[in-house]
Amino acid sequence: MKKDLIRVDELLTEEEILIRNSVKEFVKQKINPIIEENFRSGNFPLHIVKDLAGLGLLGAYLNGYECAGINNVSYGLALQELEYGDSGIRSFCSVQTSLVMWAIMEYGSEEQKSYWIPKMAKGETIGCFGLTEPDYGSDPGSMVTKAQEDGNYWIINGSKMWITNGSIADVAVVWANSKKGIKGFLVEKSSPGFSTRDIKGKFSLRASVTSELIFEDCRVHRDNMLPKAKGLRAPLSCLNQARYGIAWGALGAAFACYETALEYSKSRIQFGKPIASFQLVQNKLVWMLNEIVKGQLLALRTGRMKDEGKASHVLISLAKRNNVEIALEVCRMARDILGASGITDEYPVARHMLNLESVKTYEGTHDIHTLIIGEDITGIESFR
Ligand code: TGC
Ligand code: FAD
Repeated sequence: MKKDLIRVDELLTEEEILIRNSVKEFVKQKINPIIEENFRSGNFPLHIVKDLAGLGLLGAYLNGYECAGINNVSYGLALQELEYGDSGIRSFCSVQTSLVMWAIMEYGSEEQKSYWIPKMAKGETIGCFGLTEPDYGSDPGSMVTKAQEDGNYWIINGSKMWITNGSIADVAVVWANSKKGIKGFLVEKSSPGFSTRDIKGKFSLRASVTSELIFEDCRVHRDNMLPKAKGLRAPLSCLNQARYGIAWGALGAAFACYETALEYSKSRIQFGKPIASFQLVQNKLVWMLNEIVKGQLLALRTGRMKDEGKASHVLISLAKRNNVEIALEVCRMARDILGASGITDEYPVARHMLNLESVKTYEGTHDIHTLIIGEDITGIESFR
């Protein structure tokens, strides 16, 4: 950021700065020139998957199995830069890394890890994560997708909704209820009884694939069950990893909008003066910068604590909740400062603003995170 009051680089290692800067350059060269067109046409730029793999970003913070093994702060900085480009690009990386590769690493057998993770790190195989159902979003514990044992197979029936990467994925991590409680399965694209349908008409995350997953007597070999995943705790633990990344990513979208609004306000003349000279406009720009700086410190501290194994899921909820909220407000203010120009895709502002409406909802809505934190500080659960 041009006005870096906290001198953030002084809080980072050389390696962290190097990783952030190389992703920044990648976004400048490869994402910014194409993203508006992808957003317009409603397509994910599939060709960049290999580039993301080349940068070591897929499974970046995992160790072994051909993953880069960078720390959580470096990974967060990388996601910040990806989302400076577009939330859809960051979403792809989040799902592949935190919801699929991490899930396999944490809950998979040795065979599952050695088979899937290297291919996913190289971008040869794409994954998706199916937890949400048409009737159960915030309340995944009530899921109705069922898995029944049948000899060496499990038979899955039900559906999953709003699944990022759904139809482009080679493998889906699918959570289903069974007589033995909630279990996780690696459902390959070719599994009999498995199909996908893309969700069209989105105003948000248009450069990302969002699908329904349908299971009609879908047969999955028992070797494809995640053996160490037991109960709702397993999918919720995957969410912690992804929510952490979103806390950083949202700042990237906020930076893009803040910088756009600042530049615009200095060159847009009204009443004979740049609009940046009006106190009301300066007030908005100051609010934006102020909240971004606080968000940076929160993300960085959460990352440092995560690297030390000390970041609780409540802290991660707080970081996701705060940073997405302020980023969305920054985008809305930037849209306002740009006046009518703010509604076109000549500027990235409306695109980021619309994307963040999804980011506010997915990985636990803003209000669900309020309740997670509320429960922690009062000791009283208020979901039900
Ligand atoms: P509850 O009884 O509280 O918990 C069940 C068990 O899980 C444990 N637990 C956690 N463990 C690890 N991490 C967490 N964050 C955890 N939260 C809870 C808990 O201790 C308990 O363990 P045990 O051993 O006692 O059984 O469950 P609940 O049914 O009351 O639900 C709690 C609630 C509402 C917080 C939770 O269900 C929730 O987080 N809901 C929001 C759902 C959500 O975030 N869905 C996201 C779907 S994936 C997605 O959106 C991907 S977007 C991808 C992209 O494009 O980036
Ligand atoms: P609901 O749960 O129906 O919530 C609706 C409203 O009610 C919200 O405002 C919510 O805060 C509020 N509410 C709900 N319960 C309470 C309560 N107890 N107290 C107060 N308020 C409450 N899911 C996946 O599994 N995998 C994915 O890859 C994935 N990708 C997604 C991509 C996109 C673009 C989007 C939009 C969603 C994606 N999701 C994914 C789904 C996402 O996780 C859910 O949308 C989210 O968890 C909320 O569920 P819901 O939409 O059913 O809303």
